[in-house]
Amino acid sequence: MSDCLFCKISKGDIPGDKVYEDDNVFAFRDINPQAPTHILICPKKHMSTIMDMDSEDEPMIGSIFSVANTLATEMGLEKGGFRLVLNCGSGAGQSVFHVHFHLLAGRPMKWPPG
Ligand code: D5M
Repeated sequence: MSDCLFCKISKGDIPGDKVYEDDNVFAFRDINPQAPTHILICPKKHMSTIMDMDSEDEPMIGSIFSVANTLATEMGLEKGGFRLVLNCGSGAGQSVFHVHFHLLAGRPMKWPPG
């Protein structure tokens, strides 16, 4: 989508600190980190929220969990624990309307989230 911030990062039209990329998924460091490690993992396909998903997107969402596993392994996050969060809708705190998971690690996490 031409005016989507994360589509522009995906295509390299604006800078992003990418840590992973394949044909379907990309990941980059959050510009406003909420933990020592804060990475956004996104499908390349533009979807505003997971409510835009259909069954053909299921493998791609599975790939996002595999990427989270790969990054957590590479970055040594498993021992301290990490959180994978998706906000759906402004009421849940979503501010960028391109589906993305937050991978957060490196500090104690509280529950429930605020
Ligand atoms: O999360 C959207 C996240 O996107 C939020 O944590 C800030 C981050 N963000 C916004 N602009 C950028 C750029 N340009 N680079 C990296 N990260 C960015 P949400 O769940 O929608 O609130």
